[in-house]
This record gives sequence, C-alpha cells and structure tokens, in this order.
Amino acid sequence: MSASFSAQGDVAVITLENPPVNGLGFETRCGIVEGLQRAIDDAAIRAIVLVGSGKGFSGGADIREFNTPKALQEPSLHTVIRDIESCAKPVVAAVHGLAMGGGLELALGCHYRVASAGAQIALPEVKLGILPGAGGTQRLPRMIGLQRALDMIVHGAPVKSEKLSSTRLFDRMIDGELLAGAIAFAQQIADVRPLPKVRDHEISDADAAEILQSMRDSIQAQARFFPALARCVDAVEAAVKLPFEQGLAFEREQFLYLVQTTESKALRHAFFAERSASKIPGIGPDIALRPIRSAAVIGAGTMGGGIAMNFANAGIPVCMLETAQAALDKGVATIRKNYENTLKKGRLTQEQLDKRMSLISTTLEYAALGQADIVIEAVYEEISVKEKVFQQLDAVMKPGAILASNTSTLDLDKIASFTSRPQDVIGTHFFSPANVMKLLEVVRGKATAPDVLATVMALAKTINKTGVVSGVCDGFIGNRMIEQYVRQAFFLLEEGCLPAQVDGAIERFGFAMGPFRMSDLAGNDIGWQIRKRRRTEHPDMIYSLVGDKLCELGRYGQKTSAGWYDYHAGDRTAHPSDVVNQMILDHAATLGLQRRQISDAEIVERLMYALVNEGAKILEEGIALRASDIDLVYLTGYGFPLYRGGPMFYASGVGLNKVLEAINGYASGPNAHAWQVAPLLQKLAAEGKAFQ
Ligand code: T1G
Repeated sequence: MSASFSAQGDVAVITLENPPVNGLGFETRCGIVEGLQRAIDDAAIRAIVLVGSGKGFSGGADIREFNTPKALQEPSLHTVIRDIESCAKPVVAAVHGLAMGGGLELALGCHYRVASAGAQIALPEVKLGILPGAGGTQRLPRMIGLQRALDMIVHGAPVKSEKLSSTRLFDRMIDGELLAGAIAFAQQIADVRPLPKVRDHEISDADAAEILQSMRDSIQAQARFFPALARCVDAVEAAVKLPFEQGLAFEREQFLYLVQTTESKALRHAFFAERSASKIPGIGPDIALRPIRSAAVIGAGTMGGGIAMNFANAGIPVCMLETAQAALDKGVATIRKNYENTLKKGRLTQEQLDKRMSLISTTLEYAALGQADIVIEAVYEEISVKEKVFQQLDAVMKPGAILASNTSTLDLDKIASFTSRPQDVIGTHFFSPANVMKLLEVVRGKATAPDVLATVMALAKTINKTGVVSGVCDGFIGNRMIEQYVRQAFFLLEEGCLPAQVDGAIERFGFAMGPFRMSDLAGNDIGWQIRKRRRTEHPDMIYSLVGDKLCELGRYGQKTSAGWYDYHAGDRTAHPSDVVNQMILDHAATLGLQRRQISDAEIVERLMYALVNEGAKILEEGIALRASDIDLVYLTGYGFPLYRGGPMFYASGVGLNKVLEAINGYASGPNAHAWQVAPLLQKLAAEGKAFQ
C-alpha cells in the first residue's frame, strides 16, 4: 500500500508513501482509508495524524492516472476526504514541503491542519486545464477568505505556508520536528467536540460580487483559450452562493467537463513533455556530472551577452571574450541596460542587479578563460570563424572543460573535429533573446560524452532553461521544421495570399507571431543567407524566390524599417506594404501562376502539416528522442499555442490519417515537390496510430 500505519501512544500516524511527491494514486487512497479504519477500530487511539514522507505532504492527485480507469476507481479522492471529514476521531494533517492540488484538498478535509514553515501551498490544477476537483474551490475560501482563495485557484501559484499562518487554514505552525509537533497537537485536541469541519464555516466577504466580477474582467482575454479560468471563478462563486453539498456537486461537474477538454489534455501533455525531456536513453539519473562553477562566453554581442546573463542570473561567474575592448564595453552596457529595465518593472532589486553585474567579467585574451568549467561560443555563423575559435579554445581550456557552440545551423561534428577533444564538445543552441527564451536545444555530437550531455542538461535547469536534446542535422529540431513552414508560407504568397493574410490566419490559430512578422523581427537576410547556402548544398530543395526578391530590395525587416511590412520610426507595428504586395503579384505573374482565393483553413493546414511532416522525419532519423520533445521545442521556442500542445500533439488530435489525406491533396498542387511524405507519418496513419 502507498500509505503506512503506525501508532505513537494514543495517536495513529498514517504516512503517505508514494514517491516522488506522494501523488494520491489509487493504492495511496486505499492505504489512507485502511489506516483510518484501523484507527477507528482501535479503542486505544484517540486521534489521527496524516503526514507525507519524503519531499512533502502531497503533490496532489496522481496525474499519471488521468483519463484512466484508476483515476475514478473507488475509493476516489472524494470518498477519502468524506471518510476523513466524517471520522468520529479527530484527523490532523501535518504539512511540510508541499501540499498541492488534491494534496491540499486532502488536508482541507481534515479537522485540523498544522504545518512547518516553507511549505508550498497551492491549487495548481488550472495549469493543467482543470480546476480543484475534490472540494478545493469550496473549502479554501472558507479558510483563507474569498480574494486570496480566488487568486490561488485562478492563477495556480504557490503560497508559502507561513504566509497563511494568520488564516484559519493552519491551526498551528510547528517550529521543531513536524511529526512530534503534530502528535503533541493531536493529543491536546483529542477530546474536543464537536469536531471542526471546514464545510461548516461561512464565507463572509461582504464584497463577494465585486471580487468575483473583478476576477472575471481580469481573465477575459485569456479565458477564450483556457476554459478552466472562467470555470474556476464559477466554482468559487458557487461556494459563495450555494449550500456546501450543492457547491461540491457544481465543482464536480466543472471538473468532469474540463478534464476531457483538448486544452486540458494539451496542458497535461506539456507538463509531462517538460519532465520527459530530461530523460536520455542509456544515461541514468545517477551519472556523475562535471561541476559547473564558472563559465565563459566567446562573443559579447546580442547572443553572447544574453547567454552570459543566464549564468549571472544563476549566480555563476561568467567571463565574456571579444576581439576589441569597444565590443566588450558595448556588451556590458547592453547587459546593464537589460537589468535596469527589469529593475524598473519591479522584477529585480538594485542589490540583485549589482550582484549579477559583479559576476560578469570581460577579457580580450583567450588565456584568461582557461580555468572555466564551460565555455560557450556565440560568434558569427560561419564555419571558418568557428574553426579558429575552437582551435584556440582547444589550446587554452583546462582538461575536462566543456566546449559548447551556440551554432544554429552548422555541423556540430565538424566543429568538434577542430579540437583534440570532440568528446567535450556539445551544442547549446539558445534562442534570441537568449536571456528570455526558455528553450535550449542541447545538440549531441557523435563524439559528445554522456557525462557532458547530462551535465549540460542539468545546467539547463540551473539557468532556468527547458533543455531538449537534438541530434546533429541542418537546423536541429526547431529550425529544420520552421524552414518547411516558411517555405509553405512563401508558396502561399505565390499562389494567392499576401503576408497579412497568412500571419492573420496562423495568429488566429494561436501562434504568437505569423511567419512574416517573425521574419521581419529576426531579419529576412538571415533566411536569405541560409537559402543561398542550401541551394548549393541541396539543389533539390526548391524555394520560392519571393523572399530573395524582398531582400534584393534591401527590405531586411524591422532593422531596416522595411521588410514584408512597412515600419514607422520607433514603432514596431507591422503595416502592410503596397510595394511588397505589388512585388508579390508581379512575381506570381512571372511564374504564370493563376492566383486564387485561399482560405484560412488551408493556410493553417499547410503551415502546420509542413511542421508535422518534417517533425516525423526528425523523429524517424532519431534527431529527436520523442514526439513530445518536438512539441516542447515549439511550445517554448516558437510561440506555439500552449492550449494546442505542440505540432505533433495537435496532429495526433486531428488524426494522422486526416493529416496524410490533406498532405496528399496539397501534393497534387502547384508546389507538389515540397510535400515528400515522411514514411513514419505514412506508417502511423495506416495503422491508425498517433505520435508517441
Ligand atoms: N502526480 C504524479 N506525478 C507527479 C505529480 C503528480 N501530481 N507531480 C509531479 N510528479 C512527478 C513528475 O512527473 C516527476 O516525475 C517528479 O514527480 C518530480 O516532479 C482532484 C485532480 C510537485 C511542484 O498540478 O507542480 O490534484 O519525471 O520534476 O520540480 O483537485 O511536480 O521524476 O518521473 O516537477 O520538485 C495537482 C504538479 C494535480 C502538481 C514538484 N497537482 N506537480 O516539482 O519536481 S491535479 C499538480 C508540480 C489534482 C485534484 C486534482 C511539480 C511539483 P519523474 P518535478 P519539482
């Protein structure tokens, strides 16, 4: 059973034992009910303490059971809580570490609650696209007041236990050893009757209507995409307006509705995707990591400076190298400006700013970097430049130092071959702005040592990045797929669309930014250089020339105040351009193409399925370890809508047979050559399967 029973004198102790977070899975729920019964049957027992083993009280319902029979198998969490609440002997919840979701609801069902300081108290269900489904929306407002409970339920953020010590939630804060303190408390209240029940408290906030309306107003924009937000407010309103049992029933209805929604399944998929990404076949969690106590960055430009900030933010000293003092001074000034902007927004204190700046040093000499544990190169994307840098690093870095490249398209194995230690070379592909974007593609070279890979994946967590392992190919995972997405976007212009229509369609689908606004931001000339290189390396990959014609006009994007769109000084708003639209029409005319009205649906399908088809090839080649890694890349690096779960999850939801059917339709169109169907997609569609 995932809960043990012991008796300490006249107090029974039921200990939740379901590592790593005492998820309230079926076996654990059975263990609690059995322990309760034993305590009730034993006349010598006067009170019961419920405590969690390991890192905390409980992280909530076992989310691995969701949408499986076990999730609702009796005793359900509802039943467990009802048995506790109706127990004839007092039940005390002893909370440490964390009490989240169903874990907090379990504690709320107890007659008393005691806690040690520092415990994370939360109802984070909304982050999984659901709401507290075991009484949390009905009981928490009764314990901590309407406003605080509403904030915790709608936003899902944790609150430290000591911040709630003045509310009814905790009857006592325990300074010393939690269990001993809880047992002593239990003995003190053992004979108190009637037993206090949370449900018996009233919600007395006089301004309840204003509090609820104000929350509804504040979530309005997001609620369109995340149905759980509004239903959280509805459930809390039921706690205010309805008798307890009716409120509980209303909450249950909302939960059962939400748990089946695509949005919730997408959010749960993303939750597990983030945790699966750090699992690398053949590399166990106990591998010895190389210590990372200091770092170095080659290049103090936009990328180099952003990368350096990540280390300073994590408290790791970092040294930036440049070829000229002016470049170093500019890089440091930019970093300081970034921090000052964060300070102005109140997200950084002056002391933190000063501390971080003190961790950043600079040099013009490679020799000064020799003792760093990791060095990350972020220089110009040209193989000859990388060669010089890695030869110099090979000469000065101490044995065992990790040599990383921030390359986004070049061959990491070739870069590793410039050194005498290819086993210490790895790719760390940051996304601009490097100090903001969560995604870090960790590129594993043929020779990269397992401990180097494991060390950098752990470092990703330390610097607050989402690390995803990629094999070596042109563009790794994200850029290789976005290449096909942009190709389709260009073909759509030839066939009948204009930039604003394509961007509008995909942004209504949920992308933060469509391909043309994105390209104007990143710089159209970057894609132009890549296409030129690709045309020599892969003559079979045909691109529309419309992007080249744009760049030949010098329209590189926001940096030239003109790209696919026109931009006015000091304003990043993308204004449709008559010049560009006419260029597109003229270009299509030179091709003799009969332009046609193209629907938003076709735009979305072609952009999405271009991603999915390339993703299937990436999966098949082993460049990505799993489909959820590809989804994570898109959710954390490319503005893919979270409530759709990522391209592979989305395609599986559509049905791969339907995806294949649509692709086959486009493969008979004017740009058929771009639709070489991935054999894996073909296979899964034929078998009626989804991406795993
Ligand atoms: N169930 C099952 N496994 C869980 C889990 C859970 N609730 N929470 C975490 N894990 C696993 C996770 O997958 C990982 O597994 C390991 O624990 C460590 O997690 C009725 C229905 C608790 C703050 O939403 O926020 O209750 O990869 O890497 O950074 O109303 O996990 O090691 O195999 O994240 O220290 C509500 C979700 C559920 C909490 C710990 N509860 N979890 O963070 O470790 S719904 C939640 C978290 C519910 C009721 C409803 C975090 C954490 P593995 P980790 P961490």
